[in-house]
Amino acid sequence: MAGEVSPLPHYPFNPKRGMMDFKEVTCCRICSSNRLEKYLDLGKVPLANALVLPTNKYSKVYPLEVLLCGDCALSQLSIVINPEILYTDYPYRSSVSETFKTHCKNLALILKSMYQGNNFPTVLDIASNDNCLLKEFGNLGFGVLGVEPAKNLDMFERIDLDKVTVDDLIPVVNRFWSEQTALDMLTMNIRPNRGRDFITAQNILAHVNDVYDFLKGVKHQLDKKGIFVVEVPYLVDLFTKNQFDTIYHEHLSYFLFKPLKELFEFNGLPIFKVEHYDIHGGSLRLYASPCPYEIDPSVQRQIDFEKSNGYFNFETYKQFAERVNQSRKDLTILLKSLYNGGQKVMGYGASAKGISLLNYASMDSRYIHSIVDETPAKQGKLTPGSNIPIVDFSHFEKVSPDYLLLLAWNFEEELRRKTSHLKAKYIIPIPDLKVSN
Ligand code: JHZ
Repeated sequence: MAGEVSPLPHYPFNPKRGMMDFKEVTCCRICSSNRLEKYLDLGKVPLANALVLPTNKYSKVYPLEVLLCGDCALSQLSIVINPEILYTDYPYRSSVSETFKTHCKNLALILKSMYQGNNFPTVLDIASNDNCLLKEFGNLGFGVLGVEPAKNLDMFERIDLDKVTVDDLIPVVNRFWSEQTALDMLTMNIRPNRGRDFITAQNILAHVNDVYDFLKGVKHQLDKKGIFVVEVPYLVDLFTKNQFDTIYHEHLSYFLFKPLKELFEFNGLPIFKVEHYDIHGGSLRLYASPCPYEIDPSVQRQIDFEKSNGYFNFETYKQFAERVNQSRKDLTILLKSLYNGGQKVMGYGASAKGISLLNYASMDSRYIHSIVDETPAKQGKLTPGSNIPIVDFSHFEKVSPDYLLLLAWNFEEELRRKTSHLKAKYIIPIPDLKVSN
């Protein structure tokens, strides 16, 4: 595409190896402090969504370490992988989960009820993936637009910024979100004759290195009274529910509410309300706007909660790291003993976190026969590092496993419902390793 923008064009250049795949983090991405202290080291692991073909079992590995900013308390990885490597060919499809679809439907209904204008409301969704959320807005009569960098999502109409074609399909600008993308969209007049009433960003902010650039882009496209709705996995859930498998290279930041509040305020988008949802193991939903809406008590409550529960104290982080190491060992011991006892274990849900977990626990296809995933783009491939085949649902019947390891434990109910006809027992790895019928 003409004028393609890379959000991170300046990667270190090594004369022998060429452009590096990643760069090191030297200061906090929110407050620029260099008081960064490491509290978790998960070793060197491959990129969780870089699934491999059976003909090429090699996966490159990268360090996975988490640092805490001693000033604003943002947890962040020690390196940033070039996003073009991570997201240009992206196998994840939001719509595979009915639970997530329902969550999106509810969000669309809530925003419709918040809309106070007289026209039909408009929404722009950043990192719209397979339009799971936009379809719900479309059903409610919103004017919809997506922005999505993946090039392997073919079910939507892509907008080439030089040739704008919009038909009855959901239009999507096929780019990374950035200030430049937002400005180019204005130049090409890809916006209603007013700013967007809503901009949504689910599960994307944690993936972004230059969060300032990201928010500047939002400000260019949002109406003066518009509302920016952001969902991020919450660090408090990660810690209290021991969800260490959600730590992988795509997730650059692990958010508390406090650093987010400071970031948004600094960028002229104060957060006026915060809510907690169970989705993806526990997420915060933030409502922010350049318009001075009345600040809901939830904002102060969230800050007080984090303070009184020790999240600004390094000791809390060290204790979490100890729990992580114990959990990794417990899972390895269980899976090895099942293997030694001749039991057949299959995984369900080749989620990014599940793939990470298997690598942390040093598992491979001896211990896990295969993993069922209903995402066609993942089937026929192998998990990076552990080289376990990803197969379609019919393999449950063919293999008839003794145990099912729920790698997408965040959808436990849905996965159990779909497999209740099998005789297998369930292994639920998170928060505490559990085996049940
Ligand atoms: P799931 C994703 O992580 C991607 P992942 C991303 N990195 C992010 O930020 C987080 O979410 C929040 C499959 N499945 O959603 C589909 C079935 O096959 O937990 C998925 O491959 N059948 C952007 O990848 C996987 O499981 C089903 O019935 O960890 C679930 O992945 C269901 C419910 C799921 O996210």
